[in-house]
Amino acid sequence: MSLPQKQSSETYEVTYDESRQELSKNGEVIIRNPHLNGLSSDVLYHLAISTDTHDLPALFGDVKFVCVGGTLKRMKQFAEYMAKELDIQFDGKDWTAASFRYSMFKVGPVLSVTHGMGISSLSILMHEIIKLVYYAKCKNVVFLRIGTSGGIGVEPGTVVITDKAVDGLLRPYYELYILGKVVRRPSICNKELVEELKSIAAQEIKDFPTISGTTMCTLDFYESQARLDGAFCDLTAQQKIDFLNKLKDANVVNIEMEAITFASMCHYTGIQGAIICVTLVNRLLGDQVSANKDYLYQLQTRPQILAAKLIKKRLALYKSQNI
Ligand code: R2B
Ligand code: URA
Repeated sequence: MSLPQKQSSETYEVTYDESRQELSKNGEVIIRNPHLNGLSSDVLYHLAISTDTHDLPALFGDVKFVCVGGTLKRMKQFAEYMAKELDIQFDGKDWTAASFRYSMFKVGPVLSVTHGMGISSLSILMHEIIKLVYYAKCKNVVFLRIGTSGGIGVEPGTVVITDKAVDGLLRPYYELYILGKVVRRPSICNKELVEELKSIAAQEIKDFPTISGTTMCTLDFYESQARLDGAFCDLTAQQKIDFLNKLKDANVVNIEMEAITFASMCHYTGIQGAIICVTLVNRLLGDQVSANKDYLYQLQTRPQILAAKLIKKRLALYKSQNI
């Protein structure tokens, strides 16, 4: 890794060579934090899991897929669905129940984990789950975010595979403040995984539209997504529509609240990660997500169908290669 480059008095861009995208020789995640070596045990506080209370290699060493999504209902349902798909008995155990923060279910090689809403919540989960995968010595792990979003000019119910993640200023970065400086890390999506998902969708998914494109990730649901229906609003209807059209011209097909962080953290740790979100509303036509709950819930299963197909395909491949 090269040293952070000074961009201005306030911004550092962290650059690194392509080896960031490589796992260790045996497929395990490389943790680039020398301070962890000095810990006698590591408490994954928000998961209520610790290296001295849990035998992580024995409990989670077989994990190959970490699937994350916002809500408990969706991620529990995904675990149940994967259990059926993989013909495994689902025990219903929430491994992080004691944390009262996130929920995590395990179905054989698949973890199904909640991340809550927004970048802050997701980033805490990602730090701790990446460490879990590292301590458990999992090999060749793939991370998938299966979520919801607002669409730009696409039919509600369309599934979007993110090929580029941008922030609210349309920049492909995840920026955070560290030591009083802006640290900027690229939010690069894994090309191989995106292509694999596109090809599976093209060949095997006929029941709903699946596309790929740019996903804009914002810091809030209302003002940053140019909604006019928040508790307050300083935008005119014209400003809103101009902005959404600008997004459309920039090939943004959906908006959500975690993509830059998810893509950046996967890239930074060399983990293959992909974002698959269904759109719940066409933002060019309105702001409110007003379809009935049953229908919305049904739409949320669509990214799961694509994720399950990828998981089954990869598992068959790993089996044939003895991985
Ligand atoms: C999509 O949906 C949530 C907001 O309703 C947020 O977590 C996201 O990214
Ligand atoms: N999630 C978002 O972040 N935005 C939407 O419009 C819908 C779901």
